[in-house]
Amino acid sequence: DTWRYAFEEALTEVQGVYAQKFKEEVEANSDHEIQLFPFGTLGESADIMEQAQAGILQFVNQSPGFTGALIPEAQVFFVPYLLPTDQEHLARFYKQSKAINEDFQDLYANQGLELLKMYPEGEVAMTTKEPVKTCEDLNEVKFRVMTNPLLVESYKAFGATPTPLPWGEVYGGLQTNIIQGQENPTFFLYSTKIYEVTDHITYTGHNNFTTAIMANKNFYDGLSEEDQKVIQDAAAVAYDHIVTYQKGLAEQELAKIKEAKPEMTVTVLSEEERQCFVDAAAEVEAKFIEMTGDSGKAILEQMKADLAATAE
Ligand code: 6CS
Repeated sequence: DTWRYAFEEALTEVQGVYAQKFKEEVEANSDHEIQLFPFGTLGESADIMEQAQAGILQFVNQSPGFTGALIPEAQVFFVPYLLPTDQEHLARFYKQSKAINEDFQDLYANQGLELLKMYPEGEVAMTTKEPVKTCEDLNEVKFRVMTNPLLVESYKAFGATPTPLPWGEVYGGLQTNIIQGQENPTFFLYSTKIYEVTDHITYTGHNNFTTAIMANKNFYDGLSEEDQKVIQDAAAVAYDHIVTYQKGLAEQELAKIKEAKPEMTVTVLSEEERQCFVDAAAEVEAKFIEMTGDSGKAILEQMKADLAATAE
């Protein structure tokens, strides 16, 4: 059989590197083939999710930034400062977390999706047209966010005017000044040339970009145990691969941005400067509970416990 697998990035970006490793493993260990569909070949993130739910695609990589519209609890990844920025801690967390490997599995299953892995893509940085030193600098800034209600709340609490948009509209939106800021991991700022249409990079430490790879559940449930094992093993090998691949990646890609555009400013906010973002987190967390009730509260608590358990 040929299995179709779509993702939200280019082949050479993090999701693409994960997908290529997954494909290589599945093809080496079974007689199935995997056809990869990078960003832009089948539409936006929301489109590939629809296709995966309809069974037109067997695999889809979608970030909670978009899945939050479908599975409200997945918005938990946008509570500021919940996730650490330390990559080794994160690598242990996604691998061992009960919230991810059990609780979220059930929530995705309710939407016809077999969650295979969640994995990190790096600390997110804001890129803007004007410098950002504190929340006040975001006043009146139309800041693009993924289409996720809690992320909208987050940027409201940060003092900006959040503007949810699919990825395909971001470069043009910045170019035409419809928006004046956006956030993404460093590698993505370089690979998508976002530095061409913004002038300042700011690290507030408020989040790490989380993404998820899943299968259509009917398809997955219909497979032999042997094929299911091939898929689980491939997802695990690709996970370790993507963690190793990302070591030093942000620093490397930041150097490339500076080379391409020497006048780009790069600011890491001090503890004092980031205080207003930290303060906003409590408000966003309360919003999350308001939106998701007991089920969201339980998953948030489980995540906090899992983060503490994997801290060292
Ligand atoms: O901001 C976004 O929409 C995109 N960011 C990343 C890092 N991956 C895919 C996603 O569509």
